Parts: sequence; C-alpha cells; structure tokens
Amino acid sequence: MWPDFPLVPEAASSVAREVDLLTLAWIAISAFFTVLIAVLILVFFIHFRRRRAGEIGSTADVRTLPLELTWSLIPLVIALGMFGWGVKVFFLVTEAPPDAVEYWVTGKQWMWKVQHPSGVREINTLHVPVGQAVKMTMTSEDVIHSFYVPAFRVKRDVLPGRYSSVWFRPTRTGRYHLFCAEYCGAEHSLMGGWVEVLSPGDYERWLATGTTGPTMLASGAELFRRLACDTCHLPGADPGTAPARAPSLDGLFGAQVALAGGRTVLADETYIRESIVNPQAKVVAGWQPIMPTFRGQVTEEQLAALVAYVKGLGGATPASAAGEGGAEAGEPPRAEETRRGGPGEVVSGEEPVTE
Ligand code: HEC
Ligand SMILES: [Cu+2]
Repeated sequence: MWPDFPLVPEAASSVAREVDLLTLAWIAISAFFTVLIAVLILVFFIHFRRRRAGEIGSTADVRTLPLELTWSLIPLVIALGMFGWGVKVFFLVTEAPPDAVEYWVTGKQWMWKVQHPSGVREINTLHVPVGQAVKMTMTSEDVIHSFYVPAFRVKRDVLPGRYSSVWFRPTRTGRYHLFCAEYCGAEHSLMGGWVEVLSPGDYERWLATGTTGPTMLASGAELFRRLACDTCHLPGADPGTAPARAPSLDGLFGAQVALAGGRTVLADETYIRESIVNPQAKVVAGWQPIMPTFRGQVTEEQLAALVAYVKGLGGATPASAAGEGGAEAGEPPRAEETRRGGPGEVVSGEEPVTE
C-alpha cells in the first residue's frame, strides 16, 4: 500500500493481525452486500418498471418461500460465524496471558503516569521490552480517559474509582503513538506520548538509567505499616480466631467474599480499592464495620500500591505484580476459589453484622 497513507496503522503487537483480519472481513462482507443491493436496486428498477399506465405488480408467479429462506439463512450463517470469530478475538484481546508483567497506569488531566514492576516511573512515555506480554492496570485521578495504542490495536477506558486493564505483547521494536481516546477536557488532544519498544538488553540498560523508586509491592507494604492497617489486619486471622479485629488479607485477591447481608463479591482490584476508601460500602460477613475510611489520606497512586500489596499477599492471581518486582516477591498464587467463611460465621461470639 502507499507508505504515506496507510489504511491501517502499523501492526506491532501479537493481536494486531487478528484484529485487522476481523475488521477487514467485516468491511469486505459489508462492501459485498452494499454493492449487491445497490446493483439489484438498479436492475429491478429497470426490469420491473411499469410498462403500461395503470399496471399493477403481482407475486402470483414467484415462489416466495425459497427466496425468503435464502435471504434469511445466508445472513444468519454469516452473522453467527462473524459473532463466533468476534468472540474469539475479543477474548484474545481482553484476557492477559499468565506470563504478563503488570504495570500500573494512572490517567490524569492531562498526562499518563506509569509505574514499572521494578519501581521505575515515567510520564507520557512507556518503555517495554519486545516480546514480553505486559498488562496495564489502570485508573484515573479525575475524569474518564482512554488508553489507546493504535499500533497494538488496544484501547480501554480508564475510570476514576475503578481499575481496568489492557494487555499487549509488542512484536517489534520501535516507537508507537500513545493517545487518550476519550475527550477529557481542554488539553485532551495533548494527552499522550510514545510507547518505546526496546530489545530486552536495551530495556535493562534503560531501566538502569532511570530513577528507581521502591517497587509497587514495597511501597504498598510500607504504606500498610505507616497507615497502621497491620494493627487490625494481622496475617492469618479469620473469623473465629480471636482476638483479630479484621479479616486476614492473605489469599484475598481473586476470592469470592461473603458479605453481611448474604451477597458475595469477587475480590478484584476495584473491590480492594473500595474497601479502603469506602469500607462501609461492602462489609465482610462476620466482622464489625469498624474500619475507618482512608479517603483523602492516600493519593490514587498510593491506593494502587496498597492494592498491589494486597494482591501480592496471594490469591488466584497471575504472579505478574510480583514477577519482576525484585525486592518483595509475593507468594506464589494459590488457586483458591472461595476462602471466606459463610455469613453464619461470627467473631468471638458477636452477632454477624447485618445490613
Ligand atoms: C480499625 C481496624 C482496621 C484498620 C486500621 C484497617 N482495617 Fe481493613 N478492615 C477492617 C475490618 C473490621 C474489615 C472487615 C469489615 C469490613 O468489610 O468493613 C476490613 C476489611 C478490609 C478489606 C476487605 C477484606 C475482605 O476480606 O474482603 C480490605 C481489602 C481492607 N480492609 C484493607 C485495609 C487496608 C489496606 C487498611 C490500611 C490502609 C485497612 N484495611 C485498615 C478493619 C480495619
Ligand atoms: Cu484523557
């Protein structure tokens, strides 16, 4: 194709080809039917035109059933086939592979802040090694943003108060545009930068030149002590093992948590974040709602560090956050599905809290 006017952006990630194929197939199918219908309209215009004044059309000599079956079944098969193909690509694009290394991204009017697993931070640039699957766990400090790298064919909204994620495996070194794809205020169009895909050796060299802070896990652990979370959340405490005042957070991530009132929720990043800024929103069954809110006492990045720390305490998670972390490798993930006591379990004789 023309080098100066590419129809699609450069394809630089492992999913790019799949996404392009699906898109091109849809365009081809749509174009085919557009042309077919346009041609048929013209042909029928002429063929079935009124030849005498007062002539009235009739379908008496047309067998309509086969015709209707044909134009119903063929599109049905095409649509279902494309749906199945779309689902396959959707899962490929949304489900990070287990070897993905976790980066933390905070969107803010109007910049992208990135923290590497090793602790290195950068703004509006993102250095990643080629061939390595990377997963961005993202949140926003203010409004909705959207993380968009056309060359990787990935785009995901970044929301305040929640974590969303996106993953990609760059397939070639180079420099690729990073955008915010959600209008987020006056300087929205300037919110973006570059993803620098480096060879593994260059990446290591680049990391060495950066100003390394503590890893996410290390700063999370430090905050956990500084904010005195550990005075209530003792390791290994669960309902029944007095005198703990709060449930142990070991193995929490990825588990189903039974709440007071009988509901259960999945302990994902967003749940852990909410437990810290709004602990009363979802109270764990069997425990008193005594946890104070930490809203306003921690920045969004500190919250992310706490979430990373709790994730690192184990649970059904890919070991990504702990992966390149160095300083504090978390425990290997435990494939626990549920670990919490049922709503019936109570702490040292107290009534379970009800909503
Ligand atoms: C005063 C004691 C206390 C302190 C301090 C405290 N918590 Fe809690 N926390 C609790 C109790 C009690 C619960 C269970 C009841 C509830 O859900 O509110 C809880 C629940 C949680 C949960 C949900 C646990 C689950 O099993 O689903 C998380 C996550 C959590 N706390 C994290 C933290 C973090 C991080 C800090 C420090 C920033 C902290 N807590 C400080 C008492 C405390
Ligand atoms: Cu934005």
